[in-house]
Amino acid sequence: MALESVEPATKSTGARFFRRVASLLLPIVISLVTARAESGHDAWLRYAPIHDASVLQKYDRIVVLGETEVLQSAGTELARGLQSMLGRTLPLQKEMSSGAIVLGILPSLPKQLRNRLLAPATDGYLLKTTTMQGRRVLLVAGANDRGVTYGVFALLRHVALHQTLDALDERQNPSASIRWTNEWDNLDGSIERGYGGRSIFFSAGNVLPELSKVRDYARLLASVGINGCVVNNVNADTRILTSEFIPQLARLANVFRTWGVRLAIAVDFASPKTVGGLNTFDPQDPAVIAWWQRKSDEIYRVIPDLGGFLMKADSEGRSGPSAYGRTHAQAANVIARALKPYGGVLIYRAFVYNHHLDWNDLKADRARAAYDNFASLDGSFDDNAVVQIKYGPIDFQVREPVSPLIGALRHTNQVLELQITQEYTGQQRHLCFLAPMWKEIFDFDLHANGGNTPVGEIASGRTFHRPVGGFVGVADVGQDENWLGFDLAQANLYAFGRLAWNPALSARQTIEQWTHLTFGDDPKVNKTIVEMQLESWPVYEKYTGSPLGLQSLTNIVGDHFSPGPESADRNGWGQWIRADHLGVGMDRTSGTGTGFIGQYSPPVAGYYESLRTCPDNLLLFFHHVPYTYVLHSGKSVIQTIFDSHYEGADEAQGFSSRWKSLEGRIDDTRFRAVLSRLEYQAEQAKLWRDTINGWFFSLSAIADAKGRIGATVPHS
Ligand code: GCW
Repeated sequence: MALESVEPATKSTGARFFRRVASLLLPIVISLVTARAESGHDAWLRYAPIHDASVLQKYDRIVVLGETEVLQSAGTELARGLQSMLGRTLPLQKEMSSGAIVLGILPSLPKQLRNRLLAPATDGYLLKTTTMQGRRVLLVAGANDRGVTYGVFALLRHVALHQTLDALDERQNPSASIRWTNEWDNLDGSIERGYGGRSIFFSAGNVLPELSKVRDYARLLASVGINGCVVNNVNADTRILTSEFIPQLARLANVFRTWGVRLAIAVDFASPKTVGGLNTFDPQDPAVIAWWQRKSDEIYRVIPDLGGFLMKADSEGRSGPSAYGRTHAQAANVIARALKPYGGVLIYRAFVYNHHLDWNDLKADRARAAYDNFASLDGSFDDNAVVQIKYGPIDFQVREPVSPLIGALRHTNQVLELQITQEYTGQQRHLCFLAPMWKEIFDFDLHANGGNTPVGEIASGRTFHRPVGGFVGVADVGQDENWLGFDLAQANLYAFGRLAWNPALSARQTIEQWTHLTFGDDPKVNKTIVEMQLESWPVYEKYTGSPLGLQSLTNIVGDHFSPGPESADRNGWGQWIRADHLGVGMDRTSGTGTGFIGQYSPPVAGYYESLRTCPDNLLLFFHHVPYTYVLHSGKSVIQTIFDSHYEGADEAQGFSSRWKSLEGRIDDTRFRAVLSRLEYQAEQAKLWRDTINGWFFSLSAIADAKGRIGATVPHS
């Protein structure tokens, strides 16, 4: 009795105590949870609650047809996303029943149903409300496991974006087979041109012991359709191919595999010598050929689904086939053949150029290099060899014409290389949403086959019926909670994946989706962020390079970040703008210049060659003109340079004030983090404006018609 009376009393005192503690702690816990939830880690996969009870109400369970890891994680993801957004727990089951969302690959579906469906292609998926064995179901079917994963993410995206889910009947196929990121991670944990912290893969020469970040990254990649990832720097450490290191790579591959992402690695061409101990790495030497085969056998034994190898050879000091007088095709093929039995590809970068060019030679031109090195090899690469081409002939500049090599390779697989990490576009400390640039590249018609051959179609392999093609984005994510160091820069990763899947999506569509998924429903938040993002690339271009095709005008021999127009000329790097006291621009015409323009097909070459038709925004990339030259716009070159830098810098000031108008509508953590970057950008934009304008003013000795320069010249 005593006990009985004591115990409830104790309990209730305890309960009161816990309630009190809880009431004190709850706000802290909630804010911690919120802070964690909005750290940017979940990026566009936040699965914020939506308040519409009718969404998917007809479905109360998830049936996964199949046991594979990929299918299981797709099922779990669907349950997790729906639980979070709808507040409903849909159990995962194996047995079919009415009201199920059914996940499976085509062959696992009953034949009767299968016969009614238009099958998706590899990696593609169907979302369809239908009946299965007499039961009403929502079908998420893939051509393969990966396709099911993509279907699940698409369904979750529809829910999050409040898109209609009644009578779903959707079939989506990816544009191309290669939709990869490249990560320039070094084995010591640093990342070349990475601005989001240290490597999520490596540290101190090894793969990290704990790989939960890698798992989360693979999930992010899969959510936008990316199916492969090269985890190490193209400036490859030879250790990657050692027998000690390969088992460590297998650990990464295992984590990626859950999300259908294939691991791939960058390898060094001299490896047969440096790793294999041979006295040569000549690609025609039988011992070298045998070494590549043995190495490939060894890797595929532990990573049976390795995507393949990526190779940077004869570039920026890397070894290559030139050491033995062999061609790039001979180099690529010997390795491609070793990968072939396993379905792997060898991706060979076309970023080959001489960085000791003679500045005094007016015919020398780095822009010519990729075409000069590769065009004549068209047709001599094996079917599982792929040439990876940077979008422009120089190097990820804020604006370049598209690489003419893209139109020249018609009997060779190619993939287009884009840069998500903002090496030359503000290094994630400036807002610069790159999808509008990528879209201009995709949509540019190279007239490679007499017309209607946009770059996006060529790269995907469709134009020339190539077995392999696609898109590669240099991502360089890091340990920072938000992956890229800047919440708004995540949009570039999202857009890359979505556009690689479907290059026909518009930049606006991708950014509208991203903003909604990443920041929620508030219309003012959406409108403001979408507009800022869409304006950001032209703004960045205006206060840095100028909108006349002068590339980035950043310090190209140093940080690639701060203004450094003087670093462009008088060195061997070839990012020349040939600016002197009379005029500016590289003469790349066929008539009087380097002949680069002649690498394009006749209609495109004609368009750029003539000053009458060459667009203002690439004028100085193709032509050398006096500062007084009058553009199509009616304004002189020099006044355009001056005005655009003022305009761009003013617009950049506007970003931070527009962002401030969102205070209270966005979680505090991201609000403040973004604000501090935008305020920094505003200051930097002024520095850019004054440095570039001051420099051109001193050089040309032409006054600004509006009298602004002089007062702001930083160094006279
Ligand atoms: O843009 C240059 C970068 C190098 C990079 C190289 C490349 C990985 O400045 O850091 O090296 O391009 O793409 O190979």
